[in-house]
Amino acid sequence: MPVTAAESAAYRLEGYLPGRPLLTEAEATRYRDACIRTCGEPMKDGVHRQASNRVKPYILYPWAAELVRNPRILDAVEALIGPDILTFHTTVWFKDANSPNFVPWHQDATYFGLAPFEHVTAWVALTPSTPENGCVRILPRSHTNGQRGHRDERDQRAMLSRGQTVTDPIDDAAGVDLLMRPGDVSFHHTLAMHRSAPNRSDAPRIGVGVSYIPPHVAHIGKTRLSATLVRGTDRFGHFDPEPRPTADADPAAVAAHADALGRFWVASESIPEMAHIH
Ligand SMILES: O=C(O)CCC(=O)C(=O)O
Repeated sequence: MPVTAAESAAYRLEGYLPGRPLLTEAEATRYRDACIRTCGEPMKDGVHRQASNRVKPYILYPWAAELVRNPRILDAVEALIGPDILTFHTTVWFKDANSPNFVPWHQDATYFGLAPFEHVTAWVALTPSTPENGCVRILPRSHTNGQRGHRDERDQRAMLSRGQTVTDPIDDAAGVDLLMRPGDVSFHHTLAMHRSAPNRSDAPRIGVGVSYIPPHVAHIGKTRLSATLVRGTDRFGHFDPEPRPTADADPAAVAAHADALGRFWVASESIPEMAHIH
């Protein structure tokens, strides 16, 4: 289901595209099972709220490396940001059955420090995603007002690395729930405000948020970060390349992942330009 010119225009206007079936049911089931096997148990480092195996898993696990290179997802991303594409980041959003964890209203740009603001997140549903189990809720056109201020949310149930929350008052009723079936993929702009509620169902809700950027986008902080070219050519070299794993968490993959994540944590916590929003 290709993204049409009218849909690209709608993405630019609204800041998101609702879910569309880009993976088959069989693919979604295979990825879901692999995701539960490798990321079902969170690996916490005692410092960061997010489990390390759920961040940039495409450096650790072949299933995730394959997913971020899925040609149907990349065709859609190409329609939104052009033919040269890097995977900059990925988060497995794993909400356990009956979990109180939630994601506060935020803009992804807040913790990435990338310029210009061209990054798009593909959110891949590996289970159904509904209001009951805490689907993503997005605020249409909220990407048109630049980077907004955020404060840290102390509530440990907030699933973002520092629980970043938009300080602007938000009209929650203006939000749109992104209802997804397994294999559906939605897209949101890096400045689009979104949140998600606790999972009040008896089954896990699993989605994978894959961040894609064109290679002219650069990180604004001092730390040199890594990214993976998944389509086209990188003529800019703003990021160090990341190796592709050959087996689940093989030693080379574990080392590369630790290196990439270490740099990402430093950068996302210390970008001077972001001081006012952290
Ligand atoms: O999956 C969720 O609940 C939150 C997703 C999200 O914040 C994102 O993909 O940027």
